[in-house]
Amino acid sequence: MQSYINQLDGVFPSVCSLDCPDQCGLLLHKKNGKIIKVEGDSNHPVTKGNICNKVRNMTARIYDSKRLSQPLKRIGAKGEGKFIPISWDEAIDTITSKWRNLINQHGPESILPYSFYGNMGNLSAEGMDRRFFHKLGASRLERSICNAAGAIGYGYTMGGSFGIDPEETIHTKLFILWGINAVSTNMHQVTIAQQARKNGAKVVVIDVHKNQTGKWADWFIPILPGTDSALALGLMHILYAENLVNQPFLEEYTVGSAELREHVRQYDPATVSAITGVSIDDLYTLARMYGSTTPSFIRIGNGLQHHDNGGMAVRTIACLPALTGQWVAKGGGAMKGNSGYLAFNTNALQRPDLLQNKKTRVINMNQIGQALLEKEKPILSLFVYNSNPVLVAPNANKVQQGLMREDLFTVVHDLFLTETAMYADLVLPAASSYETEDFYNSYWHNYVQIQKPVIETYGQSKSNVELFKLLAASMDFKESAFQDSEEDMIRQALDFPDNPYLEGITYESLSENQFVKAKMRPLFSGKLRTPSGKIELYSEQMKQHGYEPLPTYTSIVKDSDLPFLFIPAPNHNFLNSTFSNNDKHISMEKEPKLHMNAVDALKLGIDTGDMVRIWNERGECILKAAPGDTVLAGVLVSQGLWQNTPGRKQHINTLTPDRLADMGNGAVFFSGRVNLEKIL
Ligand SMILES: Nc1nc2c(c(=O)[nH]1)N[C@H]1C(S)=C(S)[C@@H](COP(=O)(O)OP(=O)(O)OC[C@H]3O[C@@H](n4cnc5c(=O)[nH]c(N)nc54)[C@H](O)[C@@H]3O)O[C@H]1N2
Ligand SMILES: Nc1nc2c(c(=O)[nH]1)N[C@H]1C(S)=C(S)[C@@H](COP(=O)(O)OP(=O)(O)OC[C@H]3O[C@@H](n4cnc5c(=O)[nH]c(N)nc54)[C@H](O)[C@@H]3O)O[C@H]1N2
Ligand code: SF4
Ligand SMILES: [Mo]
Repeated sequence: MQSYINQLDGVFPSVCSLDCPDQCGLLLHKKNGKIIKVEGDSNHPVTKGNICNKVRNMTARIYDSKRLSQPLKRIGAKGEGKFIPISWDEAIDTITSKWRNLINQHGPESILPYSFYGNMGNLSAEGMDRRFFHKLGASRLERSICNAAGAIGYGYTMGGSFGIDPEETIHTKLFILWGINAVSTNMHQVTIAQQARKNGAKVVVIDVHKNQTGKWADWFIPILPGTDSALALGLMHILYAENLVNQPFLEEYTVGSAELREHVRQYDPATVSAITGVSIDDLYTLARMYGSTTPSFIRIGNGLQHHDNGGMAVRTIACLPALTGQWVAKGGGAMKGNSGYLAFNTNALQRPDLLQNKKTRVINMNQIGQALLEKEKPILSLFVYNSNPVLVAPNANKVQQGLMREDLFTVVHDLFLTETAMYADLVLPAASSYETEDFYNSYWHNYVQIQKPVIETYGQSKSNVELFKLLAASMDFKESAFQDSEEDMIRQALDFPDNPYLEGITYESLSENQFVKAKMRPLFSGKLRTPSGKIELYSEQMKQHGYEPLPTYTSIVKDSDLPFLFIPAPNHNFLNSTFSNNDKHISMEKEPKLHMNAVDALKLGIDTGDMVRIWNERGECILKAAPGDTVLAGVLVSQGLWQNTPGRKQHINTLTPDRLADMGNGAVFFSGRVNLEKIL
């Protein structure tokens, strides 16, 4: 394996490991064996040397004095934060002895791994860990906190996570950024749109909050939360009524256009305006703009699908480009996520065969609080890595209550003593992505990238791969799968003739070129992966799965009579909860604010800067009010997953519901209601 660890000075290639669509190419500048600067790699074909401020300040995180350097054992109460250092030997022995006992007495399903994409490296996020837990026969985690509803919804229409190549959007004439805060969450899509704008492209943003992205748009359209499918159906109504549809495209590439034409008659502009809060004039203007501009591109965000009806919303919006035949125009179409192109051999990487066909139970990560409080077949050990459930999972008070259980043996592997780690019996220090070998595939641009270790592991920290190998050895797992090196695993994962897009992407080509693009071909050169092979405006498959076969609007659940809908979205300078514990990034973001409509504020006697309490039956928060015109009346928006600080309850997931979305058992962070009052 190539490694740059021994080169103490120089500039070395790297890749951003954060859960961000852009997956930037990086250059790490080293001096005396330490990274002194992180910058963008100008050779990267898409990210071209530009990176966000968060990662430009990454050294403040990698070398943060609060970073964990040795294993810790809890000596205080759960949540109190009192720990003493122990050796790795003791830590591993403690874990596997405990687990052997649990397995003997209660079976392996009493153990639950909890992980997500704190490090997007495929080996780190879904490699040796999966092998280990499959072999152990532990309970399985349904990892549906992020894009599950939308991915399934998009798939019903388009047959999988296949959208247009973002590099082609340089040709786009109309960008619709729909439920995506791209300035903060997909900055290179903004850069490309900015270039297209120089050639006359227009940018429309449809969002519940006029945030940085809305402010940057040519036209910002505010919409009431959870009503996007109604808006899309209203646009279809006008497109059909005014004959702005592309009939030859519909006939050749879609099924169900005639049914859809009939079906959308009910979504007339007056009805849709009343549901969405978008004026009738704006509906006509947008529909006519969309119906008369080619190529147009809809970037479908993650935000709009974090609702009870999120799957159907994405499924519906994904139908729009077909109506005007955008998919055959260069720079035309839509994208929710592009992970389909770079699908690799997950069976080889994760080895589900090690489960030996056992039908172990599956626990939804969005309902981890409830799951930990279940008395029947209780979870007796929780192993957390690559995730921070206390801050990121909904209904956080339940999560904390579950983690307080004295009979629960919790282990957390992380770079920091996160809010979750505070409840752990054992905390294990994790190596950063710059310290380990891994491969990365973007879910937006279509490049695979490789990371070779650039610096020595910090203190006694270990990578996820190393950790699960140690656990496997201590459990006496004999399979060769537990001896594989990082290089072996990358080779196994990329050996996947089933996916022709991966052709030419090998360990060698990655090592030589650092980034290699999927072998792209036109989306319609063959059949789509829907049952009919075409874009399914009408979906028989959905009907079989118990859904309306045609795109349909249903309202989100009214979970209480409280007056406000609450949208706790991500912020600019954190990445989910990552960076929320780094002083540098906290100082960049300053403090959490509550955006509200000035009319609501006036009624409640709230001024800019007043402290307000927001609450519901699940919890409460105290935030600083920011009244204005960035949200509609009845809507509240906060940004970022903040930790509580002394005297300041700002942990917004204490307020969010842990119901599941209409598809994919996804999360519904943005469908909850709250009340609000000024703190006197
Ligand atoms: N800076 C930064 N970048 C990030 C992240 C981060 O935390 N910070 N997180 C990363 C991750 S894991 C993900 S999944 C992506 C998420 O990034 P995005 O895809 O941008 O999704 P969100 O930021 O969750 O929400 C996007 C927008 O949806 C809006 N929204 C909420 N409800 C509705 C609705 O009903 N309709 C409409 N039209 N809009 C609505 C919100 O106001 C928000 O502006 O970003 C990634 N990148
Ligand atoms: N209210 C609200 N809640 C949300 C969202 C929202 O928009 N609003 N967004 C949701 C979404 S889209 C997502 S994707 C989830 C994200 O949820 P998570 O994936 O849990 O994201 P992070 O908060 O970034 O936590 C990742 C943790 O992994 C750790 N980590 C990083 N690298 C490594 C490594 O190599 N090894 C180990 N062991 N640990 C590592 C980091 O230090 C960090 O503590 O949050 C969800 N929660
Ligand atoms: S967080 Fe996103 S924009 Fe920032 S460096 Fe990483 S991939 Fe690039
Ligand atoms: Mo996410």
